[in-house]
Order: sequence, then C-alpha cells, then structure tokens
Amino acid sequence: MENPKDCTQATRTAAPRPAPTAEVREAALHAGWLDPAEQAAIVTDIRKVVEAAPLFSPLTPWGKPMSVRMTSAGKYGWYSDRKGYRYEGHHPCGTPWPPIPDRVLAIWRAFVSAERMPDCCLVNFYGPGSRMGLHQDRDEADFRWPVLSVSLGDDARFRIGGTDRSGPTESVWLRSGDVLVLGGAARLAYHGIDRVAPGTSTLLPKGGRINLTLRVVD
Ligand code: MD3
Ligand code: FE
Repeated sequence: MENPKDCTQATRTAAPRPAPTAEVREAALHAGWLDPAEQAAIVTDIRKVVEAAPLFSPLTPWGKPMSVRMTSAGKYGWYSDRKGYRYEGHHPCGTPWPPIPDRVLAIWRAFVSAERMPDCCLVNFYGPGSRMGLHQDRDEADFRWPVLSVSLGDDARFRIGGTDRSGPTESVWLRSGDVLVLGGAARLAYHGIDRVAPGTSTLLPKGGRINLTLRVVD
C-alpha cells in the first residue's frame, strides 16, 4: 500500500490507481492495459497530431540525426539540436503544438492525477532499425511528477537501470497497449530502447512502433 508520508510523487488523488501487472526497477508496468479498439482509436488521434505537427528527426547535440522520428502535442514539445535538449513552445516549422488528445489525457487521469494535466505528449515513431540509447529524462522542472508511457505497434526491448549510467540494467518487452508509469526512484533511472521487433503487431498497417510519453514540464 501507499505510505501517506511518502511525498516522492505529487500524485495524490481520491480515485484508486490500477495495480501494475509487474514492476521493473520501480517502473510500474500495466501490460495490455489498452484493448485493440482503444489502441486503434488512439492511433487515429495521433495521425491527426502528426498532420498538424509533422514528425521530424531531432539532431543530437553532436549533430547526428536521431533514428527515432518525433513530434509532440500539448503546451510544450521536446526538441533537440546542436544547442542541446530542451522543451519548445512551437513545432520547428513555427506552428503551436496541437492539443493532447482527450483519450490520451484519460490514461493520465487514471494512473497519475486529475488535478494536474501533462504539458507535453511526446510522440516517438520507431521505423526499421530505430533505437534509443540509454539516457535520463531530466529536462522537466519537478521530478515528483511521474512520466507515463503508452506503447503502440511492434514490440520493443526496453532497458532500465538506476541513476548511475554504468550500473546494472534489466530488460523487458513493451507490447502494444502496455502502459508504463515511471515515478519515484524510476523517474531518474537511465533507460532506452535497444530494438523493435518488426512484424509483431498489426496495429500500424506499415509496421513500426509509436511510443507516447506524457510529462509535466514546468
Ligand atoms: C524511465 N522513450 O521519450 S518509454 C523518451 O519507448 C523515452 O520511446 C522510450 O525514453 C520509448 O524519453 C521509452 C518509457 C520511459 C519513458 C520515460 C522514462 C521510461 C522512462 C522516464 C524516466 C525513466
Ligand atoms: Fe526517456
């Protein structure tokens, strides 16, 4: 049960949170949380986001394009170029980011809070060979808020360690419809995606994987 004195997560709500199906280094995995119809409806919502704010390949601070294509919805979008990683109020083409779809916000309400909505829904698209190296998410102002991740499409090998880059890691497959909540000690854990397994889901007609991450930014 939750310890009422534990203030590591600013997530107090009256409604009970769903219990995870597994915990991986304090990350709460809710495997198969979204049924196929709900997954398909979210993909339709994300297509509209991508029409308003097209996917792009951010440059790393070293000037190399990332293999994952990205866009965002919400007040802020995640962005990177030679100047570094940061949140921006506009898409690189100058338009504001579209709103976060209601269906996606409903997942946040169920797992995190109805009092504070996320400022950013980062949309990551993994095509053939895309991967994401081990990193921490630390561009947000308040780490008491968890990050919530939704996996759609092909299976991905997710790796998570601790707050020390060279420490031990554990790996788990993330599948379409899985929800992962990264709070508490997991919030600043190193993590990444080693690979995506092509042809493991029929959700996206051309294959690939979409990951949504919901974050409170400021
Ligand atoms: C653990 N995305 O966008 S989601 C990212 O599948 C990112 O696209 C991966 O890492 C993806 O930054 C992993 C799971 C995840 C998201 C945020 C975390 C794990 C996390 C934040 C802290 C610790
Ligand atoms: Fe991350």
